[in-house]
Amino acid sequence: MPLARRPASRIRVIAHVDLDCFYVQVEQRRQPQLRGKPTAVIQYNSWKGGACIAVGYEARKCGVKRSMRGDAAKAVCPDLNLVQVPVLHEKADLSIYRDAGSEVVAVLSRVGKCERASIDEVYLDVTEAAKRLSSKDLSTLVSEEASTSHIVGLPQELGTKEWFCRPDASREDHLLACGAIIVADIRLAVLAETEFTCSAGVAHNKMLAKLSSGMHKPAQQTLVPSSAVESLLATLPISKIGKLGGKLGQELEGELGVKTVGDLLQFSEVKLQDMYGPNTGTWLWNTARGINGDEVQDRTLPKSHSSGKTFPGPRALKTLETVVYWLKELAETLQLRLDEDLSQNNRTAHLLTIHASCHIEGRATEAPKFSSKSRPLRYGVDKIVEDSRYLFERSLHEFCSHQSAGKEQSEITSSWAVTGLSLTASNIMAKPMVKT
Ligand code: DCP
Repeated sequence: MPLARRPASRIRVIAHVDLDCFYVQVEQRRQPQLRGKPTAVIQYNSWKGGACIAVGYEARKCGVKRSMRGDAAKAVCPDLNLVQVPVLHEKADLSIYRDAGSEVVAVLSRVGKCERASIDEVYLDVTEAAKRLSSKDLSTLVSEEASTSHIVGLPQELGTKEWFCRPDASREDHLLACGAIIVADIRLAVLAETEFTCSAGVAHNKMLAKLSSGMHKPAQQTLVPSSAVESLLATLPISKIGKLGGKLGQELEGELGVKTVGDLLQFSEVKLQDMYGPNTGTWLWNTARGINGDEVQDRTLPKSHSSGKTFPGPRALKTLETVVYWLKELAETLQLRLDEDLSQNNRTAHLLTIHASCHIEGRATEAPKFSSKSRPLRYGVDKIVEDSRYLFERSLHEFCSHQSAGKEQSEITSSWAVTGLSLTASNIMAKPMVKT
């Protein structure tokens, strides 16, 4: 459920930095002969050429899309280079991508508080650095990179550099311009030191920064001045706001006919609170106005560790024995990551969650979701297997009971097929110091 945090009372400058076609860039750095050539990274499993999980921009120009399988992608782009993700214990090993993401975070954290939001996304709070820059003469500081920034709602008669340096700018806009100069410089430092390009959104809060980072890609940045927020949100589909992509978004559309974020403006805060509860109601009212008080968390380490694998088509798991075999494989990888986190960062995780995708074979109708289940995490591969097996069996039982309405229970319990399985360790905390 979204949390309505009090809007920030001070002006903030926040950036959302998103690496471009990330896994492809990591592979192109490992194999420089692929640079500039159409390239895609495919998942570990060769069914129909494997699923594309990252597509380089040259390949996108040829019509390759992430939803395609390798075979289909080759059909639209015969020169396409397909690189498979590295494999360890018969499943994808993402450690090279995670480590590459850490290199980028190390560079970005020089300019402000840094929150690692995913393997290739970072929020940066550059407010303090922007304030320091704000007393200087910006006309001498706007780099070539900064002057190519896109500014949402920029009046036609103004150039970007002119907008940055105009003497009548509000304090908000002036700080935003300072932030954009800092973010452009640090993006260039990321490129020089890691060889990766990234795109960024720069705004006064996390929501607007995130919304804008993908507007111009690759290797570009977009600014959202406060004056542009209303028209930006007026036509923005609600699904573009992360927390409105699911059930809440469907309810808003079904119950209030809301399609765009701007459509929410017609409802009072009280009405939204009546319908969706005090917290969510206030959050919706704020979101409609581009108000968001979420702070950038000081977090450069991941919030959770996961280990998963998909079993598409004929590889689906159909017996408890094979599921347990794979739970053991996943538990081994997870335990390795937990050990690494403990020794490098002195952190321990406290919650184990199992997620699975499951269906009933030969059923035309959509199956209910196979529910994810959690329990306190106990360290050790055998314990993780024991606990995750227990959780899996509970979910499977619920799933099959739900499915068996009007059918023989035995027919249902014998025809399930698991196409995805993952284990997540979360609630990670610093390990308390033991007094000696
Ligand atoms: N990824 C994945 N499976 C998915 C989506 C993404 O394994 N279904 C991985 C591969 C991506 C990386 O995560 O390179 C980051 O995902 P993004 O959604 O940020 O997409 P890209 O960085 O690949 O491209 P873009 O430049 O559009 O951000």
